[in-house]
Amino acid sequence: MTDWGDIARERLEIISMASEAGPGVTRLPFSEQHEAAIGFITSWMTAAGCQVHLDAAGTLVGRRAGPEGAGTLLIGSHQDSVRQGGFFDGIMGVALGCLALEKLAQAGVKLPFAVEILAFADEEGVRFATALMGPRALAGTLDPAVFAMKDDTGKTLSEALARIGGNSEAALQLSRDSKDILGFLEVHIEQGPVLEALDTPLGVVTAISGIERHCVQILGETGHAGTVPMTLRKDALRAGAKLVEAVHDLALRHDLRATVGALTLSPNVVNAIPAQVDLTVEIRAPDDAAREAAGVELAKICAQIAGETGTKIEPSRSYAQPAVACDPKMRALLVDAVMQVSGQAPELPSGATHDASAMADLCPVAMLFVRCRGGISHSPAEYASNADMGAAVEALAFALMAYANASEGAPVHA
Ligand code: HGY
Ligand code: MN
Ligand code: MN
Repeated sequence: MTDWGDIARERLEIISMASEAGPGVTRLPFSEQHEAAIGFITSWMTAAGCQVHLDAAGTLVGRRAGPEGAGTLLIGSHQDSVRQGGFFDGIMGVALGCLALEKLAQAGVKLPFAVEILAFADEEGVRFATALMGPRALAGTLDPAVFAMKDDTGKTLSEALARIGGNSEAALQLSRDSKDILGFLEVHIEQGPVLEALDTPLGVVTAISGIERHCVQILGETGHAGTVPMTLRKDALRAGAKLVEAVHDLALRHDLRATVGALTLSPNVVNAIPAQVDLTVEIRAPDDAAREAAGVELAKICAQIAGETGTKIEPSRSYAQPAVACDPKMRALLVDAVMQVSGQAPELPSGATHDASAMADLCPVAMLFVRCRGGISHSPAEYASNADMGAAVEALAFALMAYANASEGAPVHA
């Protein structure tokens, strides 16, 4: 009996070495680490009986053909990580998708549709101030302006993409015909504590939260830390501290998630009053109206704090992504499959965003969550057990079989 969870662990341990030095996994898109990962994922896709190619947007595509004229079911997630992230976020979904195809092949099952496993290059948006380029290229929603964006070394996205064999012009021509696509299935570590609290390995996602990001610049006045009276100061960091607390209260008031995740200050020396602070505010909610109302309120909060501290505060919205509902029919197939595997199939929203968020502009989407120890993610401590990953492979295989039956094309046993 093949232990699919053990194989998944082995593969994830190996690919975790495709990382910058330091704790956890740091694998940014279009980097040497990404190139190394492409080698490993190619072997997974080949073992799953797929023909493999890298598309112009840097997505590694493993296609297992189906009968002539049959549609294609897409399965995938992202290869990139945050800085010092975990072994599982994104890449586990690619590994488990390949193993589900291997499992069906081992059982002699031929599906009545084609399947493509997709390893998207950039979901996290850590290297460039954009994300989801791969899914957006397939959905035809890619904004050409993103290719001019620069990373912190001054390299453009277009240059970085070309480095691994992609091409920004051709990436804009990748959109798929939605008539050919049956749907997109993403398996992902939950990144939260719900499944662990329910003591169950798998869950089915109902909706994926929307997200917006604001860059806030706070301009004060520097001065000698020993001579400027407190009442005359225009301290940018004091305004920033007030804003961090106000963002926390905003989230509680609107029952959503809001985070000040990045902050820089200058001149950043022990004996000078901070002159400038640049920080990010990220707001997430399953309800777009609530998120946008909080974004509008943020601007008012900035104006009020500027008045209180004598500083100039400029918020600007740098990114927005709407909430996405998962497809009811695909959800029902996943629920049945999970029931077969673990006897219970909790359904839950996703506070994290995913490649499925952008794929929803192309086709119906559904997500299978895998239990996450302590709900910890975006951290080297991120952990999913072999048994839970094995359960996910079983459930995915059941779901593909059920999809085949539901789409009239019952699986053809070789
Ligand atoms: O930030 C997110 O929700 C995702 O992990 N990129
Ligand atoms: Mn992810
Ligand atoms: Mn992530």
